[in-house]
Amino acid sequence: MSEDAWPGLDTPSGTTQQHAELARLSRLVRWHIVNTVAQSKAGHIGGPLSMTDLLVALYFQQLRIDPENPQDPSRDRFVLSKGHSAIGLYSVLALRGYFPVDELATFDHGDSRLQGHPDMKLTPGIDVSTGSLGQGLSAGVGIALGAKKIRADYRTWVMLGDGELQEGMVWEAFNSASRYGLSNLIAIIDLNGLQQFGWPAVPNRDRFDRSEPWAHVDLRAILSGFGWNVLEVDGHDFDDILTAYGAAEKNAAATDRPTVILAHTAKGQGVSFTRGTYKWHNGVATDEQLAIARRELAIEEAVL
Ligand SMILES: Cc1ncc(C[n+]2csc(CCOP(=O)(O)OP(=O)(O)O)c2C)c(N)n1
Repeated sequence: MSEDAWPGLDTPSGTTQQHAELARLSRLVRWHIVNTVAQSKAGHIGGPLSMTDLLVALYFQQLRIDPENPQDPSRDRFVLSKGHSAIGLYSVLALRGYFPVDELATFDHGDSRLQGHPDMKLTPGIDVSTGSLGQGLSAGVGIALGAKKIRADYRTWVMLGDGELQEGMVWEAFNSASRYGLSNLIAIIDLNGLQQFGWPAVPNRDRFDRSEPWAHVDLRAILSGFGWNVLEVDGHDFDDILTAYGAAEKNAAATDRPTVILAHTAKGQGVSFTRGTYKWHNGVATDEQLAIARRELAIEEAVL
């Protein structure tokens, strides 16, 4: 763990304990996702759960941010391009101190700051409004280009879905980022192998079936061909994730290539009945299912 870790992480040095603390935070975030969506009776489950470990590692370990001062001009920026996964980001922001955890209970209510998709004008900690798939990386390119122009040294991180890669605008952004030498831009692709009603047009490790027409799509080669530095990780392994984040930051300082992290994840990760099925892309858990989720995530009454 780096020296400038989040001060709230009360763990002595030594990766095992640090990772245990990140894992605890991830379980908490996953509980808030499933529980909040159940209480609000609206929202997504599978995508937020698949990106949870990636976001927890980012917000509790990597980003240079100050929840007390969300608009600090020198802060690192984050864009949730797969904006339908907002409840996952809100849960992380709440635990990180941007707003009270109790506020999650207002999720998706008409007068709430926490709308179904992120709104930069409403919610502290949201840098770009998103929800229409395909646009977030372009926003990231603009922000990163702006940073370069004014010689600011913050980084811009963008989280994309693998289904989202079917949007053409994503590829214009991949192309232009390397054209402008945006090494300060880091994209993470949440390769969970599922989208809303089935499979995306790129394979992931879990879902590599040679009979599928897109089985030979080599994302690593394509993105590398677009001029990006490409890293590949297990998106549920904190060691892997943090190593890649560190390498991406080093790359940002030493080269003129943007970095993309291909993160192999499972949709619905962490809860048995949501894992690995597009049917829980969105959905509302019953009381019985909530009890199962609570048990599997080892959530005790005291933390609620
Ligand atoms: C332009 C656009 N088309 C369709 C949708 C509806 N939609 C919301 S989520 C989703 C699937 C996204 O899949 P993926 O990017 O893989 O996300 P994840 O698996 O992480 O949920 C779709 C089609 C949208 N939000 N924007």
